[in-house]
Amino acid sequence: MRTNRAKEKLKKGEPTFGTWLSLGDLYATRVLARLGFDWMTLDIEHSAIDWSQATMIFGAIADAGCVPLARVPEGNHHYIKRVLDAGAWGIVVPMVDTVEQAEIAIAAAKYPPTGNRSIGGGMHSMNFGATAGDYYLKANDEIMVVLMTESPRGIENAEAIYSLPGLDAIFIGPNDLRFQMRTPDGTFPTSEEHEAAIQKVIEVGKKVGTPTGLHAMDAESALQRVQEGMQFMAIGSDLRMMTSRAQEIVSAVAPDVEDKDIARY
Ligand code: 3PY
Ligand code: MG
Repeated sequence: MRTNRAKEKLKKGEPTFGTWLSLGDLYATRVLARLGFDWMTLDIEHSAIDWSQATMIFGAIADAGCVPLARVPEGNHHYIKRVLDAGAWGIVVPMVDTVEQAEIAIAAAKYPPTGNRSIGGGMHSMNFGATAGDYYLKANDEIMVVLMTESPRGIENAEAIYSLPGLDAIFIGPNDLRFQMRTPDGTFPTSEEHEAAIQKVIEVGKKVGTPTGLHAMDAESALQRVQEGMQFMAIGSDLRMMTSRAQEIVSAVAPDVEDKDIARY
């Protein structure tokens, strides 16, 4: 059975760099998966991607020698079981605010006796180059569990959440964090307040020994976060790479056309 190199790197304290798949296009994914990212996360939380398309994409990433991850819409047993059975090598779970939510997600990603993942499916083992029997015995060691901190509540509970066994990394969604920090009158946090919240996550991660990471817009800011101690760095997305480069080209030939700001990630 193949080993999950992204998970190994995190354990060794090394940084990993990946990107987000928002388009979920098979051709684009096959190309990107060959370029050297440590992992690629298919965004099933915010994109219109169906199960069979997701399954093909996980297979394409794994066959290209990269690590396929899935961001599920929610950290429940149903979604986690389906993406893992469809062949993802790990999950990214949004909006984890409480220990209870974290425990449900971790348990769903692990076969008994560690968790409660149900036995079944055949795509998962194929993506690891293993028999189903081998996969059932070794998957708990290879599947990666990444939980997202995206709110002040998640930060309040950070130490208890980040200390849970079975967790491989914490990932900050900076956009949701910013919106969740708005006061009742709609005021956004200052950039200093937002940054202080990010630093708190890094601090707690270091304290309990859990790798942290964040969704960065470009390589420079990802490398800066690695200097600060982060290890699970997402840079942009397939959609953002396409639109930002296209926008640059349009701006060069038609400088009066305004930036359409279509894709953040
Ligand atoms: C956010 O910024 O909220 C994200 O979820 C990025 O992945
Ligand atoms: Mg988010």
